[in-house]
Amino acid sequence: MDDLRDKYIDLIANAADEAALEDLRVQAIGKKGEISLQMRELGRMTPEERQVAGPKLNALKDEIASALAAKKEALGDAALDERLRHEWLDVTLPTRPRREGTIHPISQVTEEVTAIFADMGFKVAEGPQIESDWFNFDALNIPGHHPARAEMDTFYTHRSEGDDRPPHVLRTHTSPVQIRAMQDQGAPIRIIAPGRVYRADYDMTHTPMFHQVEGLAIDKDISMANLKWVLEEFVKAFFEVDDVELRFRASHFPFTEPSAEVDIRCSWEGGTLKVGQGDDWLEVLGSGMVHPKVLEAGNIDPNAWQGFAFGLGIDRIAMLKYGIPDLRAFFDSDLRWLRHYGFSALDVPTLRGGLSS
Ligand code: 2NM
Repeated sequence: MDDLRDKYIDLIANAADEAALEDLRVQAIGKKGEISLQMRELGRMTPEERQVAGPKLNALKDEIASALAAKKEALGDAALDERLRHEWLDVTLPTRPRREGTIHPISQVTEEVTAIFADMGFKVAEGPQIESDWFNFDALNIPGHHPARAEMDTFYTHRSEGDDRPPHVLRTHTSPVQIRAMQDQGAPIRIIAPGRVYRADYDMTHTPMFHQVEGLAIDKDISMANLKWVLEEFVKAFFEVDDVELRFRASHFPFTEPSAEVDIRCSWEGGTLKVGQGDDWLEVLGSGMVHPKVLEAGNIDPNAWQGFAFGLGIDRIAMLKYGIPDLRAFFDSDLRWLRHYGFSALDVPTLRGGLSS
């Protein structure tokens, strides 16, 4: 019995794999295995012999079964270790550029604009894209009969038959966000409102959905001089030039008084835009001092507070900065266009790192 034990313990210890181990199991303790055959001999023994041999054989069978189980686990661990040595993965490797998606120029430019104004203390405000006509028009000093309502080519929602309430609209500008922010936060306030806006207009230079950023700064003593400085800082940072010249042209908006359209001095040399010098002017911004009625709509006392507001089209300044010729391509979801004009997800615009680096 001791020979049998030594033989199998040795064979098990040296088994090369699980298949060899299974062969050994059958050979030793399988139905017709060596130890099983020995157990059958117990029947032919005297009761005294059986009392000695029986427990010994059972213990031997148990010992071999445990040796088999232990070796099986050791082989499994070794196999796993070996597999892991080959199947390693370096999670610190950089991603493969161009295999994933790109950042849309409109998202990129929105981030750039946000970074610039955040540096000047403006917080981002957001609001619904479906608005009541009060927030989109009345609060902005555009009453029901005002021609600006008709000019805006507004998308209206549908009311059911017999429902005489005024319909909701798709916001035609992000100004309603500023009204909501005034009501919620009060004065002083310094915010920008970037986002989607909608007008029923479609041609070479208009899409029915486009993007705006509007800004609002209200305090005790905010003036047009502050507006001029803020816009100059913005234009210099956005177009990444050291000097700009802005031209404020008297204009009219219902929500500001006085109002000014802002042009940037530029040139077009060989079809490429140069900001800061030249004989041309880029029209990019509308602005003015917030109308007292608009402050009132935002529950701000126009006798105690005053401020400036401005608005610009993101899509247009994205085209200008990155030389994108066709507005409508922005919304075609053409993968080749997106790869060409898109930005890397890892290039987050910051004022320290460079906006468009
Ligand atoms: C513009 C031009 C001038 C404007 C006004 C406001 C509000 F809500 F505060 F009154 N937000 N933005 C504004 C003023 C927008 O866009 C061409």
